[in-house]
Amino acid sequence: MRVYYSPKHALRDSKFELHDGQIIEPFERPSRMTYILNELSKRGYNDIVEPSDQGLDIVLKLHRPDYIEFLTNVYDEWKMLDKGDEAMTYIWPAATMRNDIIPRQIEARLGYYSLSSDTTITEGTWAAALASKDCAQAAALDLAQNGNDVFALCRPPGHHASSFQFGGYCFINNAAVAAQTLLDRGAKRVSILDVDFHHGNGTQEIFYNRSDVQFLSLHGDPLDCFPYFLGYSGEKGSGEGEGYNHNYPLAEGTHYTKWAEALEQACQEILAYKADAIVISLGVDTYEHDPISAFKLKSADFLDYGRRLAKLGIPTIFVMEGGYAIDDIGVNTVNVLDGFMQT
Ligand code: OKP
Ligand code: ZN
Repeated sequence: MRVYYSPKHALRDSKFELHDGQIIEPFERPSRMTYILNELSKRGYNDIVEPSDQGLDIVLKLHRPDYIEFLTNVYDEWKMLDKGDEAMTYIWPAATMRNDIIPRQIEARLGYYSLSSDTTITEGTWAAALASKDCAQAAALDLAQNGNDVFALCRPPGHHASSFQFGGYCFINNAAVAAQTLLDRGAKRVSILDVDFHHGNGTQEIFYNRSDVQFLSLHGDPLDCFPYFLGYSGEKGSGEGEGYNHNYPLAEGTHYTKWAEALEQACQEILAYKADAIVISLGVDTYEHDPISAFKLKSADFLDYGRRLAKLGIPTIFVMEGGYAIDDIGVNTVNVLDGFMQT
């Protein structure tokens, strides 16, 4: 299986994250990629390609132009104002205030264009986010042209990024970029299956009223788990998109047997939809030792569900999302790919 990867991910290197009322080293750190690359090489995945610049055409079909312009310029604006090294905010358009105003002040705009305080913007963040998106887009082009299953080793991740908000370590929705690329290259229907521990709120929002992309997500129950304000089972899609959104919220502490039952239901929906291609939002933070998540999957379980996904018999792109148990992130990620390839 070919891997798309860019060393430019390392330009995203934030020094802090707000977590449990403290300032800590971010969970989403560059060394995550080192562990995955080591394991890929150990198991003979040597076809690793750096994508070229894929431009912004596809991105602008998914994200609002003012959001992309904001992300392009925000760090330079921030630096001109002599603030700290990393841009972050303290205020959001709360439900009791107006959300139809885009103020001039920079923290206010950071609040307008974001959904959480866990994601600062550093000097190289936008360059890294663009390179990450290029991995997903080049992988999708490869699949469209050659029919090969591919792995887009994206960092930063993307599934929390909505049409106009960043957060949850995400800026551009890489899985959405992959799906849109496939559609633009002739696919009629694409399923995005999100197996990251966290609900893919951004992906859901982007495609909520469309029927050409089916979105399915298995995740920690948002009553208890980030991103809290989306990902409930009653969210089915709207308008044209009604019936094309499927959420499978699962209790904290869920073991593989229960998780695999939900996966099976999602697989049946994908088959019924007759998807031409599948994008897997591959987060391995469902792992039992993940520091910020609460499912109980063991390393061998990743192999098992890789095999299940292969049985669908549909061309597949894996897009890297989360996974923060860094010592084991390589083994768990490559287990999914190995299980998939064995079948
Ligand atoms: C990104 B992905 C605050 C932590 C908030 C949220 C987790 C983002 C996960 N204590 N961070 O889905 O793996
Ligand atoms: Zn996650």
